Amino acid sequence: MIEYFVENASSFAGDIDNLFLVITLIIGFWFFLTFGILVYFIVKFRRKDGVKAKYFAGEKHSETKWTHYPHYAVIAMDVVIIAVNIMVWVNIKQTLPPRDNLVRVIGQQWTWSFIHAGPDGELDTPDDVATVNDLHLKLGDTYHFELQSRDVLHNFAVPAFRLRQDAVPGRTISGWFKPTKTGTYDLQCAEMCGYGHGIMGAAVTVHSAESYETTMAQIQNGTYESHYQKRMGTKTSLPSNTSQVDEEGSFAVLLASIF
Ligand SMILES: [Cu+2]
Repeated sequence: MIEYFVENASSFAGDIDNLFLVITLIIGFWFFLTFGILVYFIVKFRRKDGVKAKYFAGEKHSETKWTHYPHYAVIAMDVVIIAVNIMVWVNIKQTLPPRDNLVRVIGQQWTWSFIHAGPDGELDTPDDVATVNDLHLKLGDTYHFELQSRDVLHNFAVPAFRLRQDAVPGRTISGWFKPTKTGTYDLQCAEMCGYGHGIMGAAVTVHSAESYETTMAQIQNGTYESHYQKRMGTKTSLPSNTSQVDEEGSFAVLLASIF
């Protein structure tokens, strides 16, 4: 159901969606049951002429069981949620499947830089391909990422992959994903990181092998047109002439002065 709203484009997206579904169904069941009973009692025991209210201390076993039994059932459901949770967490976060490809992701106020490993599959070699706000991936490759931040906390969040990972200054955080569907997807910083946090987005494009090679060649020979900029149109461009915004200290002026 979630893929109806956000595309499902990584190998583990389905597991995350199923986890959400399990939690929604269990909590939804108790929500509607509790509210149903509440509304039923409100109607059934409403004030009636000539009927006096009764007082129950709620101390007898025949009364307390109505609190205890649902409580046990809720705890049992919690155990189910935690068990499914742990399974998904172990599969995605605790396991690092062998890599086909490698990419370094660097967050900084307020942009994303990517270093693609190039044909040798290793970083920090002369065939690396660097881009800004455009991540290019090959369909079906298992990627390891090295996530870094140059300044403050950021969060590498690709909803279509159901992927989210904080970037912490001074640390290189590893993780993995495997794109399973071609297309261009949003990446949006998901950790409040300053004035420009809202515009700290990027485009993640999953290519067929052929289109990947073409794009990499275009980046290297300078004929490449940023997918991110094409995608955003003029929406995020800064005011071309800041004198149009005469208010000193306004957000737009401040933002433009930083870049
Ligand atoms: Cu941010």
